[in-house]
Amino acid sequence: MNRGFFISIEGLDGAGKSTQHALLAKHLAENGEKVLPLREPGATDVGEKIRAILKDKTFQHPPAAEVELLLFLASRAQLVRERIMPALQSGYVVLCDRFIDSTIAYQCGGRGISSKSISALHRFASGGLVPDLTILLDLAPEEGFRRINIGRKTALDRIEEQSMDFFRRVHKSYGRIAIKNPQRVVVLDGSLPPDSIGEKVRTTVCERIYRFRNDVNRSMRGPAI
Ligand code: Z5A
Repeated sequence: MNRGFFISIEGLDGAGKSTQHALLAKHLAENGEKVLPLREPGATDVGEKIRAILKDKTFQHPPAAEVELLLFLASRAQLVRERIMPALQSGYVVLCDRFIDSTIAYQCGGRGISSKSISALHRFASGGLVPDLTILLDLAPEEGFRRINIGRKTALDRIEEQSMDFFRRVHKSYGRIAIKNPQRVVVLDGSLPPDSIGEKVRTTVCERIYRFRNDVNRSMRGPAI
């Protein structure tokens, strides 16, 4: 079986996810991998429409926290079925800018919805899909905000408009996720220059893919006689 590899990139706004996502996709493609770069919410027709609703701040009554959660998960349910699962079954390295950990960090850490409810709903929405590897770019919320405000031409969207306290809670929640999932989540210092983060990301990803494929091959060969 040609099983692909699923990577998510996580972190606060401005942590450098999009930058590293693009660098890594380019590197993997140049090294002969079939790569599928995606983002959440979005990356399908349905998901991009949901993304616009989530970011819209013109509602007289903004979506309740529960509605916001269900919208993120609706976008994910479509993305998993339409793009991620078919790509993994065809041997792609799927590279997703945000996935389940964003939901735990923002909707549980930030909004206060129970992690038990989120996990149960994520299982329903995604069939329980969890990345093989997560790169968490760690950056202080104040620095993330400073970065995204440099040269900003558009207004803050509905989620970006949350208080600094909200983003501090999200940041703490990411820290707890890393502690609970030491095998899957690799934390990198997001305050380093992009090139040096890029090098660490590449080393981590290549080593993990190599190990993963070795394990798959070994399990296909069966036990040594
Ligand atoms: N969300 C949620 O609540 N629940 C969920 O389940 C999911 C998402 C899936 C999506 O926003 C929003 O949805 C997000 C979480 C929520 N909330 N907010 N607010 P998005 O997709 O529009 O935006 P984002 O994911 O937060 O991306 P971003 O703001 O663009 O940040 P980034 O991708 O991490 O950073 P970047 O674009 O690579 O870099 C930002 C700037 O910093 C840029 O000028 C870079 O040139 C610069 N940069 C990048 N790296 C560096 C380094 N290393 N040093 C210095 N400067 C750098």
